[in-house]
Amino acid sequence: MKNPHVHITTEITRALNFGTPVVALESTVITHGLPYPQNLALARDMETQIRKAEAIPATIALLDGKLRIGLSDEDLIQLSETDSPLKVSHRDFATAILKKRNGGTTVAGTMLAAQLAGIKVFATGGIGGVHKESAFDISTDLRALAETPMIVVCAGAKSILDLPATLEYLETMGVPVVGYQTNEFPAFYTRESGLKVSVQLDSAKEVADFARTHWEMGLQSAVLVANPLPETESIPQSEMEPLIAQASAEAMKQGIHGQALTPFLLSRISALSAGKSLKANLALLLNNARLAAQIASEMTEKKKIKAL
Ligand code: PSU
Ligand code: MN
Repeated sequence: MKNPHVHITTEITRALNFGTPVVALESTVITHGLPYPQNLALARDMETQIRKAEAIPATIALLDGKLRIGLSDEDLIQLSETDSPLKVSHRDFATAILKKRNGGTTVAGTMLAAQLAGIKVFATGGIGGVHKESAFDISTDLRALAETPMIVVCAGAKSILDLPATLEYLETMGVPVVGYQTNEFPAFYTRESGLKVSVQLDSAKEVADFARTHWEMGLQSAVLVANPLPETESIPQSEMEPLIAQASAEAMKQGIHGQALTPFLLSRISALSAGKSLKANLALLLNNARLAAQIASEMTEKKKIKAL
């Protein structure tokens, strides 16, 4: 059934029909995660990385109240230059659609859109989780991971979050957390967190086989792949922790909460680290795009063989 609020590009529709690998990309990183013009450059670079790996990028966002799956370069420019764009998670779709707004989709928002389009692999930077400041501030990302059968590639989650609580929640919801070539859950800027993943897998093929097996058991949850950022970019925990603590304290003092909290913490940490965290952020996003493209290609391999 055609959804009147959704537009999918012809390129992506064709790719999905022919079993060409497709990778979904979120856009809150463009609208709320990175400053201009790095956000635009990053959006373009992620698409390029995916095309280099012979997959089709599907950047997802809202433009003029339409949920767009696949953006042109003009669309990316428009999105990255939008004044006060919306941050669109599950509860915000109807607002964005009816008010004809531009907005970036969060991990949860992007998973909903990718599911509507039939895309199985998604690359992001870091997922939302349980916040330290308030145990009730639990990202919709976690619910989306519980409910959406999709492979989500991330670099773990930032320690602005309560990482043990976030992992407990994922365990409760039946979401496997795959460490890619590691048995430790990475903490975004840092390769280590001291916390264990539920399973270590070492190749894109292993991840694809794992996800197929997970879903063959009738489960509807996502497979979360935690891909540590490259060693050369990793910032020691001891260096990041004071900056994160300071940003969190400032947020508490200024009464920042709800949807505004994550963007506030991200921009404060970037400022406090004098751009070092931004460099790591860009590197890990590209690293995740590459791995997601490899996994997407392994996911379609079977389809190709069947079609012969
Ligand atoms: N974590 C990051 N960078 C981000 C986000 C989270 O390190 O850009 C964004 C993602 O789009 C994520 C969203 O889905 O923030 C979570 O927001 P909230 O906690 O309000 O659900
Ligand atoms: Mn929240």
